[in-house]
Amino acid sequence: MTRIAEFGWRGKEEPGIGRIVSAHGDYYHLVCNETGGEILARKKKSAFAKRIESVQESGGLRRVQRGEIGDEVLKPITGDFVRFRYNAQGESMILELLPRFSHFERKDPTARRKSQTLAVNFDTLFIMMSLNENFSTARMERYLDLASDVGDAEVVAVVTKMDLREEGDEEFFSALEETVAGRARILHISAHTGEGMEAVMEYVKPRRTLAFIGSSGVGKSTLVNALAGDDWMATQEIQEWSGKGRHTTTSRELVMLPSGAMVIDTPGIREIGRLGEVDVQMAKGESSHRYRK
Ligand SMILES: Nc1nc2c(ncn2[C@@H]2O[C@H](COP(=O)(O)OP(=O)(O)OP(=O)(O)O)[C@@H](O)[C@H]2O)c(=O)[nH]1
Ligand SMILES: [Mg+2]
Repeated sequence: MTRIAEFGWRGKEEPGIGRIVSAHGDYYHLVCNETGGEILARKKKSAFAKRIESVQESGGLRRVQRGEIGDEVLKPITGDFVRFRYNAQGESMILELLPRFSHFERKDPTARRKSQTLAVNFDTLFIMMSLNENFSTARMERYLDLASDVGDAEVVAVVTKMDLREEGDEEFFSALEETVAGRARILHISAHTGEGMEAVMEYVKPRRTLAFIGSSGVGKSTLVNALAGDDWMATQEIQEWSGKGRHTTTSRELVMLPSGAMVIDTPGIREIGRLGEVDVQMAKGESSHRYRK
């Protein structure tokens, strides 16, 4: 099996196909079959710039921006498969973004940008919510709405930190079940006690990608650590500490697990604005990256 296939590529095997494991501005860390299995490549500006094109209309030719005719210029992000040109002497270039089989994006009613893509090319989307002040069926409802057109992927609602469960929480669980009804499977887990981990493992399969989304602090990275084992944990030591005195993820990262499955860990979505509005902001920035072969 080739390396790119191990990283989930199911298309035709050709030279110059890579998967983005982390993004650093215009530079992307790719895994690929060439050059020892990984390269750093830059996005070719002209390939990802808005272009003016002419479209035929009843009144003649009209010049439009590509975005206007529904062909948005998409930026590659972590998890994407891309076509690149290797350059042994200089910079390798990403020439093309390959079609995504799944994607999760937030629609932003306030910002000028139409939407923000949070994760791509996952087989399973874990929408994570922790069993404490973060618990809100209304928020789950909004996530599920956004996840209604993810593409070829299964959506799973995950209640984390089950070890914090208290008497009377059954009420929350049945409210959640009602909210989710028929739209997703619900898992109840605790990364601390291991509760519910067998159910999680059903999705942890070689060449399959999971994406974790949810508010900051719900336990996304902790679950990645639990799945990755001690090796990965050690690399977390060098991550930035947040002001709150804990690790907080600052950029999307695709992590290869020892089992051969992959996880896209995302920075927590911060919700702002008035009640009922889906107005979320994602923490921006970079993190150190490491993955294992
Ligand atoms: N009690 C309990 N605490 C947990 C559990 N899982 C994670 N935590 C704690 O929750 C805090 C936040 O966990 P993280 O894994 O960093 O959360 P995150 O979702 O990755 O947060 P961001 O990276 O900021 O988006 C840490 O202090 C964890 O120890 C759990 O199962 N039970
Ligand atoms: Mg995190």
